[in-house]
Amino acid sequence: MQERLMTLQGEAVEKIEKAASLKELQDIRVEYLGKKGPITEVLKGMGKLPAEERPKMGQLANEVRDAITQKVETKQEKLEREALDAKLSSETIDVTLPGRPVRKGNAHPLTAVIEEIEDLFIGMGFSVAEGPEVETDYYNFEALNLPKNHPARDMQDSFFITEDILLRTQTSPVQARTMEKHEGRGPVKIISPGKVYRRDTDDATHSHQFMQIEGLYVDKDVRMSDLKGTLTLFAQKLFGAEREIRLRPSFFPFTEPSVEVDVSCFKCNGKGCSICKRTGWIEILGAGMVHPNVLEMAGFDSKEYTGFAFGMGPERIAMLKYGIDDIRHFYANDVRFLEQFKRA
Ligand code: 2U9
Repeated sequence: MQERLMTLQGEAVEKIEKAASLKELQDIRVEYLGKKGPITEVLKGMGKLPAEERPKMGQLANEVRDAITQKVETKQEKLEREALDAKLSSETIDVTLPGRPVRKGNAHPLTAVIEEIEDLFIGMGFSVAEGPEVETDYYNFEALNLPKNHPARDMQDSFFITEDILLRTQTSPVQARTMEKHEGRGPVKIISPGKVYRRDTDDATHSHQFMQIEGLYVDKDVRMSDLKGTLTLFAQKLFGAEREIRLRPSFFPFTEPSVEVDVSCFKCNGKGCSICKRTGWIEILGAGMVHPNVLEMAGFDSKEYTGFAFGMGPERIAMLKYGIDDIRHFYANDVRFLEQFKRA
């Protein structure tokens, strides 16, 4: 029996060594170690041996079985490693092959205009500030010198959520909040881009939801001439180096004095054309010196501090710059429209 076991082990080891595939190896394992295999058979036949030989034979049979198992496992690892190596070398990537073209998207024209305006003001030392779109009556109106029942509130029909909470009608509350955080110490030099909401009937030039960019610069000795210089640079960077601006008196509750700002027509250079309605000027902004009441409410001493503020609608700027005839194009997400604004 001992001899038979040794022969079996020798045979099995030889076959395992020759096995060229995992399948072959699996077959050898079943052949020798399976339930119907010779080792099991030997173990079953132990009953016929004299009692004193059984433990020795049992031990030997187990040793042979363990040796074959060990051999199979080692070979299996080797075959698997070889298979992986073969796969890796057959699948090498040719990095010199041309890549598959990826369709490139582009920024939404409004985003592009807003980012251009942001970059321009960042270049002049402004920071970008943001705030909530759902606002309190206090920050949206009262802190901006628009007390309850003030007639100027009628200029902005609003979406109220409760008596005291509404969708902001302007981004000005962001400036009011930022000023408060400065606790009466300047400078505050920010622009606040964002979405605003007004109760309005949508048409080619009106939308109930649109974007605004407002700017605020509060410090000691800020003057109207600083406002004019800043806005001249803005107009020239956006519409061309030859542009001039013109200030016309106006009214806003949060600024005094207040002005409307026109830029000389970029189409006809001020001669008069259909874009500027034959006037040579195009209105692009509202602005003014921050009202002392607004400074005081936000914690600034209006005898020590002054400031200028301005506000614009990026949709209007983009419509003028790109000759877009309907504000609704910005919100319809028609790719035929959006794809026309790929930046170089
Ligand atoms: C604070 C103080 C003053 C912001 C200003 C305007 C003038 C203005 C409109 C232009 C077109 C809004 O987008 S639009 O409808 N805005 O004319 N906005 S001054 O003045 C401020 C803001 C905040 C604390």
